[in-house]
Amino acid sequence: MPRISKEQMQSLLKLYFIMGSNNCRIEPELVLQQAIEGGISIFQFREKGTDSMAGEEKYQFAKQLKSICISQKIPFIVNDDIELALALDADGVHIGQDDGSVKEVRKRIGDKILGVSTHNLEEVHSAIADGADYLGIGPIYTTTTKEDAKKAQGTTLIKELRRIGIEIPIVGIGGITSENAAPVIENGGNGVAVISEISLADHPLENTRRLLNTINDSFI
Ligand code: TZP
Ligand code: MG
Repeated sequence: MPRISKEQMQSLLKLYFIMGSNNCRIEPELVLQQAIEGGISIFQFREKGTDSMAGEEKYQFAKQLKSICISQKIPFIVNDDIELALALDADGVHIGQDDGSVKEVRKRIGDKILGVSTHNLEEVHSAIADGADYLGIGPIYTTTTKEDAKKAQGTTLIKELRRIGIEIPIVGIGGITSENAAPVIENGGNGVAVISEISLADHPLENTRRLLNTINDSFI
């Protein structure tokens, strides 16, 4: 398989759901199923932080979530853990600035999808040169989900990247809800990535549908 095209990547980023076991109040499998039914376009397995799983338990959990995604044709991305992504033959990986060389990861995963978190122009240029398929930019708004999150930056960087003609697919992340998602799209993002807006919702299906409606309306 060749590298994913820009157009395909852009459409996959529309509603990007990220989750690990400690982001959920109910069975993660149920949350994921509802999120898929509600219209997410891609899923990231992100098992980290307090009380997170490791080793065989993490592997089996990831495998379970991957099979839910596969059965419904939702691409399955693994956060940070390249070994796990390769062992599960995931569709891709997402890495941050502290997760090793982007170039090395690109070499290891071949043509799988590669997402990189970036926070400034320098990181953006390097990630693109080193083989990223898309960029995660944030936190857009204040988030309590990521323990070591940087300060919220709004949509300034996304807007600036588009202004100077950078075309790589971009997803905004951090504190995004259906109430505040619109500016991310209006300023040049191809989609939004959320954890708690779906994972902690009383009704994950409803929240997913509401988010998707906001995003669709913002593209027009
Ligand atoms: N990276 C930047 S902010 C964030 C990550 C993983 C957390 C997003 O979670 P939430 O609950 O959507 O704010
Ligand atoms: Mg990371």
